[in-house]
Amino acid sequence: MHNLGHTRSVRRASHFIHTPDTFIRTQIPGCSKASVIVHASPVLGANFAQYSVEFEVGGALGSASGQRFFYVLDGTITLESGADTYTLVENDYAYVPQEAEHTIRALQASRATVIEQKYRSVNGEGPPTLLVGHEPSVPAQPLTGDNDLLVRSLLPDTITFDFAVNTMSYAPGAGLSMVEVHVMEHGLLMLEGGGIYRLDDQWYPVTAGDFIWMAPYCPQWFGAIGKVPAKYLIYKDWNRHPL
Ligand code: UGY
Ligand code: MN
Repeated sequence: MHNLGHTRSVRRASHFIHTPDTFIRTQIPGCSKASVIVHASPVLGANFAQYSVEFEVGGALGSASGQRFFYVLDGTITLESGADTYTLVENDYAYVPQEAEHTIRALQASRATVIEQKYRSVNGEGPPTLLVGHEPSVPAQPLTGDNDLLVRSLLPDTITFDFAVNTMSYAPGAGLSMVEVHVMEHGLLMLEGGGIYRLDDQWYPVTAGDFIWMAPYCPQWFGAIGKVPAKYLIYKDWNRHPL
């Protein structure tokens, strides 16, 4: 049954909602036994790339274009770098510095989301070193006063990092306390639940599996709707002078 030309995907100058019904699988160089869905890239207007990868058993990613953040959505994936091998499962993540030789290979059918961005050094410092983590083990901080909205910062907030990746977990009915307007741009993947996203002057229903790009200064607000918590993974450029 076709969908009569309807979709929740929408592209505006200041934002883009990419819903799974519109995903087109493609390949990027070095990728084998894996399909890639590119959500954000410079041709969209973004200063970073974000794509999701669907691996077959033994599937692999090629080298990164810049620094790479890698988050496992499901399955089992190995990351090899130098003498070290890490086995990553659901909600594990890795940061790989620019130009670090590494191999990412799936041990079973797996899915991951990947963020890549050219590294901008400050005073000749950096790049940061490779790190791996497990999202549920990262301490959660309330965004404002109460525990209805919890933030986990997956990367250290130090000047060597030029971007941040956080998860934000909303209790049912919780929402951002204000409409945010800021210089940072966002790449956002809904991990669980859903709600209403205000982007610019529009309100959109969003749910797990959706991707959202927000341009710098895009007015933004989210409220969780439904009986289950809502949670998203969110990228922002960070810690750098605007010029
Ligand atoms: O970190 C952020 O800017 C975050 N609070 N934005 C958002 O959730 N849309
Ligand atoms: Mn924001």
